[in-house]
Amino acid sequence: MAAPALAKGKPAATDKFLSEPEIAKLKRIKVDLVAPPMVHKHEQVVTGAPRIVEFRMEIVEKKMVIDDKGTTLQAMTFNGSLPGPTMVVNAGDYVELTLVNLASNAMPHNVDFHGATGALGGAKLTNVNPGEQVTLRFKADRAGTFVYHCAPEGMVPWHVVAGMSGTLMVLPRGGLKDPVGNPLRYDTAYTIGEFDLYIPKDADGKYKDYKTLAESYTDTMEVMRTLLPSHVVFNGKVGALTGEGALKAKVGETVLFIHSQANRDTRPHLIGGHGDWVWETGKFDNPPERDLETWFIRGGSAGAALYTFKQPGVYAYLNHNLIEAFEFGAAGHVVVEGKWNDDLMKQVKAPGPTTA
Ligand SMILES: [Cu+2]
Repeated sequence: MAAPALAKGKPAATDKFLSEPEIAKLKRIKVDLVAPPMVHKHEQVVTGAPRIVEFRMEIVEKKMVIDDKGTTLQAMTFNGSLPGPTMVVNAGDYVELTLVNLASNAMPHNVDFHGATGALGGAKLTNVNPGEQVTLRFKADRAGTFVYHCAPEGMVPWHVVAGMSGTLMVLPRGGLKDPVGNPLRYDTAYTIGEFDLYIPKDADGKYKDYKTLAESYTDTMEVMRTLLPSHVVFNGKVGALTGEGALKAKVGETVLFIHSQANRDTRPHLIGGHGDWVWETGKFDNPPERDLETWFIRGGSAGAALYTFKQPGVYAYLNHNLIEAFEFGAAGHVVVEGKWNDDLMKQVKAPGPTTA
């Protein structure tokens, strides 16, 4: 049978609504978040009733070094990282997030989940000043990778480009499927957040360093209005996913690459590999595309790509506007162990002097 699990023509949001007493009876699970590029342990297929999945995130404002020249960003973060941690639930589950704004912070914050319905994604119900916390529950009734981000009234773009975004992944209860309904599974999930940064320069053309977050505001807004980022980085820093930070895989291993960009378009590409199955708009009830060389993440969204490695070596995973990748910073590495396959590729003759 074709496509049993996809595109039934009924938006998930029309599922029946539970009453508060019914919700109170649901099983609760508590998930400890982990720092990107890792994703917390989770089940790809679940059975049974929806659950309430509890998460806790702390907002941390801090100065971060964003390149190898020591350039700094007055950053705003969820849990101290760019991106914020990826949260995973299964469609139909409820997300229950406690958001903590540390007393040491200077700014009010909140959170807008693109995976949620109502109240500006939850932003209106989660405004917290330094020293406050709030708990929001919403039903994750649509499957996919969804951006979440801070969105305080009057300061939305600044908080987003200063680092406050991450991904919520809502897996279909039956797991991922190809366009004809065959199961697709991954061995490892990595989460990559791409950030366009707008660091001001002084009269001598040097990047400015600010003592406080508030001091960076006016100059940063001026650079933002040019629409020209000074840096475009994966996971908070030029080279964050290279060397010690490189992603790892083995030949035969299937990796899910989650890619979020909360503000600006990007076009991921795996050099020497492909996207075997890609949801570039990131919503799993749509059929994925296969064999992609480069895919496209709209600013304000997260997408997902599956790839099974077939050759060992060091791969580059990057934004294939190559200036953004190699000059601005939007590139990382995947180090893959295993046996070389001569059938897929062979150097028939090594480089040598030209012959007639
Ligand atoms: Cu904020």
